[in-house]
Amino acid sequence: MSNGAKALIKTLTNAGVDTCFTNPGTSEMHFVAALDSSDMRAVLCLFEGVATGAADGYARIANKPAATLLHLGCGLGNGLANLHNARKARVPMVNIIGDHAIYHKQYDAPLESDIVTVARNVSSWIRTSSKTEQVGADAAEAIEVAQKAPQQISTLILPADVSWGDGGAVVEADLTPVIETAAENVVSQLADILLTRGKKTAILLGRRVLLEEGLIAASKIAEKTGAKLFTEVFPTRLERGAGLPSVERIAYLSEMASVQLSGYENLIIIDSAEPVSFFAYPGKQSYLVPKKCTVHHLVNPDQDAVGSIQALVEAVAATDVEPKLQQAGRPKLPSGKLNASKVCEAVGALMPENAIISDEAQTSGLKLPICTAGAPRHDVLTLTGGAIGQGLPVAIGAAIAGKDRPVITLVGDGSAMYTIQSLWTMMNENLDVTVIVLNNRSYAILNIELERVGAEGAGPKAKSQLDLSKTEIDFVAMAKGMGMPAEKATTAEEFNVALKRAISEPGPHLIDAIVPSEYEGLKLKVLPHLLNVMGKIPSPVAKAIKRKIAP
Ligand SMILES: Cc1ncc(C[n+]2csc(CCOP(=O)(O)OP(=O)(O)O)c2C)c(N)n1
Ligand SMILES: [Mg+2]
Repeated sequence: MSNGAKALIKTLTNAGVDTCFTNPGTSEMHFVAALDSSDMRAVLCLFEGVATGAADGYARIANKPAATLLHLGCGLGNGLANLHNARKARVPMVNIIGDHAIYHKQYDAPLESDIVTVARNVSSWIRTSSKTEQVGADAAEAIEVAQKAPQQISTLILPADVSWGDGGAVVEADLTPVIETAAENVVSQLADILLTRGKKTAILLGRRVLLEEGLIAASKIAEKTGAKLFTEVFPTRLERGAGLPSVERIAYLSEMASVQLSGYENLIIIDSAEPVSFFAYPGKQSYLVPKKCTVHHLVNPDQDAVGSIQALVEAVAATDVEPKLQQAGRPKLPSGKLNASKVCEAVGALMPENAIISDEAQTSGLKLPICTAGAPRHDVLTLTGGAIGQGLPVAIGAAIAGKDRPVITLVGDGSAMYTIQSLWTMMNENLDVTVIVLNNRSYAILNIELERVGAEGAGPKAKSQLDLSKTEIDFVAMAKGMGMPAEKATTAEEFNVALKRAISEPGPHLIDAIVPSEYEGLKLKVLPHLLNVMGKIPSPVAKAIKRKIAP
């Protein structure tokens, strides 16, 4: 006879959900106790946003869900921003949310709250297990829903008495994959478009076709038909580097994105959302597909994206076409006073084989793609939902799922402070993560946004809301306070040495890279004007400017 918690954990581990990112409380104590008699790896996180971001990073690399264990509505609420990023990333995840015993809920005890309302924002499958006998079956369904296409976050609410009660039964989840590919007529219609001479066609790749198989297929199609390849702005996981097709990413700045997309008459989208601007700006477009361009989708999220793109390769007779692969090549090691571009150059120069990059460098990471394009093959994980505080937690999950793969995470100083507790878990689990904080003592991007939105009357009070320089943040002291080796770099030489050390020694390291903001003074003043004219100048000139600003 098993209690509910044991049946739940066994159901999870039997289905391969063998890693749980936790921040428990009293209502989860039976789950915690049951860990000892299980094969579940439990990873303590000191803030729920770390747990949920880590589960996201884990799923991106492992391509299977991790579980989270969170404490009632408040714990779930603390984890919401990174659950939002995970939802936009379309990764699988199983949240276990402990709740009060069913008979206790009527008293409105201090931690009583509406868990379902919190969960609904990020999770379309939500269930409260109301009987111990049912927990196993509920958990199996939660795993199936999370794992099968379209992958998503499922949320299982576990009342304490259901967890401690006897009569739990282990249930085997059915993980038989769904393998339906795009309908034949869709594939042949898109093949016709691609093969029509004289029409300018672009293909926007997203989510599941950004790994080797999908990229090779896309490159064959492009080589055969002349179509231009793009990837979405913030990919869940992009494989790149020497020996893989190199694909241009759509820019974050919508004015730049419009320039990239201008002139195309057909846009074939494969497993991505249609390109829209992150925010509305007065007088600017929100929907970024050019007016005369027709949008076509190859697959919907519950179809097999890789199988469908391969069908498209056949339909355009490109099976034997050679894909265009990126040559190996790295930037030189930088020297002199440190800035963000030099950090990117050093990363490109020194990145080890098979690395995973978690990129939340914000404005300081503009040159990262170009500096790492010819580096050894690697994965890039990005800020899919725009809710910052994601880079460090995602690095935790990626390091655990990647087993021996080295992880490098580049984070803005502002972003790092949302989930700085991540450093503790990196140490506690001895993860091979190199944390690079791009410390420009600013919410620099918001200075750009302030200019872009045309807000008037912004004076010192307004600017102080975007400024982190008055009270300087010492990331070295914070890392050391959690036992992590850390050093500060103000010159490129210091940075190169620190990065070499961090990469060569196992375990976590932090480098506090002191850099100026990429856009300040005159450059900051000029940028909005430049962006305003981008749509009005000849396309080749605009494209050249785009390459210079956001290569
Ligand atoms: C959860 C959440 N809160 C606030 C924001 C708004 N926001 C976007 S970027 C940013 C500051 C980023 O600062 P930093 O990481 O230092 O990067 P920098 O802009 O300096 O390059 C803020 C506060 C957000 N996107 N998500
Ligand atoms: Mg900053």
